[in-house]
Amino acid sequence: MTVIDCSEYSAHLLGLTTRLPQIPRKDLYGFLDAAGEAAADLPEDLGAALDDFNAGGNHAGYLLLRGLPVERDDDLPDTPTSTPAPVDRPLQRMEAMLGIVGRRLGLHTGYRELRSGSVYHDVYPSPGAHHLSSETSETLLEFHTEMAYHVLQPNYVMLACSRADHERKAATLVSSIRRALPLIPDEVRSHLYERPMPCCVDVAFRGGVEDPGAIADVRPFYGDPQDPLLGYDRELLAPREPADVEAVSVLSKALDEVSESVRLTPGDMVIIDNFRTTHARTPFSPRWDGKDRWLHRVYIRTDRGGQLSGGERAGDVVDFAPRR
Ligand SMILES: O=C(O)CCC(=O)C(=O)O
Ligand SMILES: [Fe+2]
Repeated sequence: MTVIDCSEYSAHLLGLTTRLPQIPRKDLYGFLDAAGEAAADLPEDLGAALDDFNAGGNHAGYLLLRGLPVERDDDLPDTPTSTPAPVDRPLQRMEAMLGIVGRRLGLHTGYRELRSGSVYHDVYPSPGAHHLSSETSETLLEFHTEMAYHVLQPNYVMLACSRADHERKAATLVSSIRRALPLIPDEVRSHLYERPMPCCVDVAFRGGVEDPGAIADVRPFYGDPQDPLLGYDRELLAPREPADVEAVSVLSKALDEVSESVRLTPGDMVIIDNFRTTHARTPFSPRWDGKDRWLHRVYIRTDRGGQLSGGERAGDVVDFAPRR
């Protein structure tokens, strides 16, 4: 199952949100603890679907929850134009949903160097954004696995929508390695498997240096060779050997062929399996009128893939260490 209509759970979900502290950033640990308790009381079917996805993933590499409770547009504040959000910003419904659903899956994680280590990110267009930034709009945000170069790479990227773009044009693209694998010849698969390739890092992790180059190594395929995990970034992965370049280009084409498109609308949440997919976002046109596209983003770590070593809490902020 890939899409779950949650509209029938509205009253139940709204009931859960009333149990959460209403100023989440004042004590984020406390907020996420409360969200963890609420997560145990999710509607049974929804909870079971999330647990299934968490245990083994799915073919599409994402789960889309639709029809979650969200404010009427008039009741939302203007779309933000700066980050991080003020500490006293009241809880929004989609943030509450990310808290509860995220806690069902694992632990919310902040990344020290990224957006001041905040755990909840607003994703909104910004004029003159760097081309690798989620704040881009008129340009394609190219395929990337979130922080594929980071030792503590998040298992899930969760995006929840408070506002769509005016023309409802922006699409989040997800390409799943389970869909792409059959299109990749055996010899290319074995070439990509456990083959470290040079990889650059996002601007936040460059330590203020304009271009530190490829400071990480990323293996495009690893894990179970029959059902590999994926590390792929169209902009940052920088293979040098001709055979590596060729193999990555075969992978790249396969990922393009299987890409699925999700147009997020208010009340939607997409949970991206960040170890089995790569994602992108198509261009759209902001109007800078306070009503531009507005997503909320969190990163979740689970004990899959060695992302937790024990003793962590939801809301922890971790330091950068490049994969090698
Ligand atoms: O805006 C989107 O749909 C996705 C942006 C993105 O890749 C992200 O926020 O991680
Ligand atoms: Fe992303």
